[in-house]
Amino acid sequence: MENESPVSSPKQNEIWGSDAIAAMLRALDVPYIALNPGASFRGLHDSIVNYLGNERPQMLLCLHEESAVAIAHGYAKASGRMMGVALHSNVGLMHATMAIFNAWCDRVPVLILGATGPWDAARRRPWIDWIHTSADQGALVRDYTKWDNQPASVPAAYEALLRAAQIANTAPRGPTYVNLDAALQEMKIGPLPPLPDVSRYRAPEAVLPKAELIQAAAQLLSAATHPAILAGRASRSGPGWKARMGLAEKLQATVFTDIKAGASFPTDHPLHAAPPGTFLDEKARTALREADVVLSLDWIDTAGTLKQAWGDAPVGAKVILVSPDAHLHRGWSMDYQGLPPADLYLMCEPDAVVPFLLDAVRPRTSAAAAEKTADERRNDETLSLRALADEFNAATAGLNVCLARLPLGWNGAYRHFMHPMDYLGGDGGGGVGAGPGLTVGAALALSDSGRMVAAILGDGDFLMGVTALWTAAHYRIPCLFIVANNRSFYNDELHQERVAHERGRPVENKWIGQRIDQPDIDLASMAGAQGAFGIGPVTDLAELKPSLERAIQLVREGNVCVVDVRVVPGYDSNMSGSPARR
Ligand SMILES: Cc1ncc(C[n+]2csc(CCOP(=O)(O)OP(=O)(O)O)c2C)c(N)n1
Ligand SMILES: [Mg+2]
Repeated sequence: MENESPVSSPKQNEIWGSDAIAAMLRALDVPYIALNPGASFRGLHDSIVNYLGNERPQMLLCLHEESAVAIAHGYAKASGRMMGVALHSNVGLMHATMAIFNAWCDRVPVLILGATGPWDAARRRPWIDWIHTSADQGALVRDYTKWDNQPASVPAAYEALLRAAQIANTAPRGPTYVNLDAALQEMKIGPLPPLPDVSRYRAPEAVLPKAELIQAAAQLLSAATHPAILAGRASRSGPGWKARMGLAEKLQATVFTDIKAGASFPTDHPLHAAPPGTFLDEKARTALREADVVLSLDWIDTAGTLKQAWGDAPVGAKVILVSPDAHLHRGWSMDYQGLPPADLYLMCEPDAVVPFLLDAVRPRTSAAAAEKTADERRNDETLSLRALADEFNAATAGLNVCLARLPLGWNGAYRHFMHPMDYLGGDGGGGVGAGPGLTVGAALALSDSGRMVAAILGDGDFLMGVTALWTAAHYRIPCLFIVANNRSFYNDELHQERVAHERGRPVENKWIGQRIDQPDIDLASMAGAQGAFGIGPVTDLAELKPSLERAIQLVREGNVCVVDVRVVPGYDSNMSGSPARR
């Protein structure tokens, strides 16, 4: 990771509004500010460079606001730590909206700084300051941020930043937005107003469950004949991981995991029921339907998953819901999913509940171990996504890898997750184009960790977010991108196929308006053009192994590398493609 060091600035007795705001960002320990520049925050930009010397926070220049937010999102997913983003007036914010929505749905904290104005019309430059001033700018993102504010003074900005950081980091976490008036930033304010003691404004400690609820939950679980655990959103903490494993083992419970959430339970564990996905296969549905008590640990879609097992009939198991998520459920976004039944409802984060349950439950002896099927390898010689997964697994055997992105055609059976850092989960909001930024952000967080950050991602996802690579190349943030390049927005070919079947129309036309070929896009050159290494296109299975090995070597030497793997279109995904809408 490299920095861009400015020449030092003269010491001054009088400072500007944005200097105080920058000092507050340092006091809050914001490590980075990802940004694309803009005049609306030129004051803050100057303060970060010349008042703070471009460190703590350090700027990360991005070529698109969507990747700036995705980088902050990926950083927080990997590190648990919030970083900042600065977005230019209304237009930068508009570019960033999808990524903000993704972070919101993924319950990931991001401190978003916006800018506007000058709000005082008398101080606006002709045209441009008027174009870039909007009344109630926060309204653009209010439905998918936890809080927003436009402070009118430096003391108000201090408080707004304290509150934004506190709320963003309070479970359920999410992005917050502070809109900084250009005039406030550019106002000379004299000496630095004293900074508050930020340790007095921290996010609250985790809410602990009431003892009676733990007892009641433990009783239900201990008396169950077939307990099941839906291990959903979880922290990356090692003790949290161990406690979940301990609980499952003590109860001999069947455990389900979700590909939308980061690794929460070892997928090679005998109690792990089915490959992580969004849609349960028949075996997994049967396993869940057998449960008489279901412990849902902040599972992203409890109602939808229970429905896959019980259909429209009432859920035949007692449900213990452990999730603080409803604290941020509001009207605009339906990302809250269906309303699950809850026979016991503990509105806490699972990490705060599981250790108590682990103590309180009685050990069960009858093993509910899921029937294990041998891990399959491919049995054909085509360059399928499955074959790519197998080669990737072989090439990374014995290496610590963090997967920051998986493509839509992935099946959770393709690779095991055996550590909380093995996989970071999805993008939250299903916004294609997030993959490159999420990966760069995760790589930034893990750059000194000895764990290689890798993404396997669709060509559509890669192409929409491709300029995030430049930020990685520029700051020398090593990461590996393997593009499962089916030269198509293939997920949607499947939708056209379904519609064609439904309507009795020619399925052969499903590719029209979907295929990304003629000309094929040279993805390796797109990497090379941005200062990353580009390998491929790999069109032959035999080339795959040496290509991946070379790429891994390059990344381990500190480089950014893209491998363009031309996979044949085709899915055996358990992540995409709803059976209900077939
Ligand atoms: C921003 C955005 N635009 C469009 C979509 C609709 N969409 C869902 S999947 C998909 C295709 C993604 O293509 P790719 O990443 O190449 O994966 P593939 O479907 O080929 O496996 C599209 C366009 C979306 N989810 N998000
Ligand atoms: Mg594709």
